[in-house]
Amino acid sequence: MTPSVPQINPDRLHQRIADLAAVGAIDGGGCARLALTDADRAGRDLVCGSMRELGLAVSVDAIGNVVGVRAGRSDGPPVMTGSHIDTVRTGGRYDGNYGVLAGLEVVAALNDAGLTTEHPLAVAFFTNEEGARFAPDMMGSLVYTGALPLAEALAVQGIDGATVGDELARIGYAGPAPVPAAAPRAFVELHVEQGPVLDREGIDIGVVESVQGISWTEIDIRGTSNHAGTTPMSMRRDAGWAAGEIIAFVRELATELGGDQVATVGRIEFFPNLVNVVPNRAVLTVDLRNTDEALLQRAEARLAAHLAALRDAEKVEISTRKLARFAPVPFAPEMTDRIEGHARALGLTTRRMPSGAGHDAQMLAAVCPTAMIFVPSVDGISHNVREYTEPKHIEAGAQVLLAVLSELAGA
Ligand code: HGY
Ligand code: MN
Ligand code: MN
Ligand code: MN
Repeated sequence: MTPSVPQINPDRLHQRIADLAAVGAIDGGGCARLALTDADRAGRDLVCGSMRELGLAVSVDAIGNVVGVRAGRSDGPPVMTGSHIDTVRTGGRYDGNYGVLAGLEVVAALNDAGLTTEHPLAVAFFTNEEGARFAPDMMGSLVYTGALPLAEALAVQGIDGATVGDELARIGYAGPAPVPAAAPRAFVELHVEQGPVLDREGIDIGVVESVQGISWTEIDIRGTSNHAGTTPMSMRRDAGWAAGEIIAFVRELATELGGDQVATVGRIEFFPNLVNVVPNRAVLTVDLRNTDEALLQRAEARLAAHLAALRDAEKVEISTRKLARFAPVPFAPEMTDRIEGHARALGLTTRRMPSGAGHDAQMLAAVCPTAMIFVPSVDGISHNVREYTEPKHIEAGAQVLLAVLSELAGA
């Protein structure tokens, strides 16, 4: 049979997205599949089943990354696409999932066309991209590329006390494939923007040139528990008040530094967390990001100085733990040019831009030519069940991915 021109099947792609969104579904149309939970296992089982139905050779590695490979005419490293299928607690249906499922749709389109590419083509999902349960984020792709030792990753204890190693074994995804893995020939990640830029400017495709720097710090404040009614204000060592002061400082810091600086306190816990006890401990996280490494370091230094001053003023103990730290990562110009060229050839509008969110692609960029394709997020909403991308953009992103992968793999 002479091969035909591969075509994305929109209905099939939308159905894959709906089917995966039904796993760990939560009110409002989103999904909650924190890394290595039973819901994550169910999502993994569904996607691995789809990979096998498409004829991919599926392998699972020692940190639970899953790679499905479609044979090429020649052997050698595959051209790879992929992302993640773990989510945050308030996950939308597109974050990560879309890039993996669009990769499967590219395989289906090539299968339908009866086309064999010169090089093998791989679709991957990486373990624990979100880092919400186990830090750091992009854990699976860090181990895959050799940037994080496997033993260190397996020993990480999550916010609920479980370790990565135990949870991987419990859900049956501690696989035999060795890590770090051999580098792919190239890597392309399709992802929703998760920010407002493309939607606001009415642009179809984001050509992602870099990922901004990320700094995650956990701050542990120790004070003295005391009676809320009997303890004079002058006698308090109030860990709760100190935490609140840090939250206010973090917001002021981002406002003062301006530009691309963003700062977030996303997680906080009080102990004993009771209405009538002055907290003796507070644990909170600070997420600082900037496209400029020097400015990110300046923000980190300002935070550290503030904590030292607060410790003395409130007479509390403050210790910190770095949960994640990544410098900004540029993508390969020949890859961004390729994405831009194919998007424009398809009649789509494009815009070059950095990524505000972290992605597995920023880890693959260390080992092979890598770039990302963004599609618009309506109102820039993500990490929220209201995350939404219009069907025409879901399809456009997959078309661009098909064109780029076909060229890279030699269709
Ligand atoms: O935090 C991030 O940017 C990504 O969602 N892990
Ligand atoms: Mn993501
Ligand atoms: Mn995310
Ligand atoms: Mn990502």
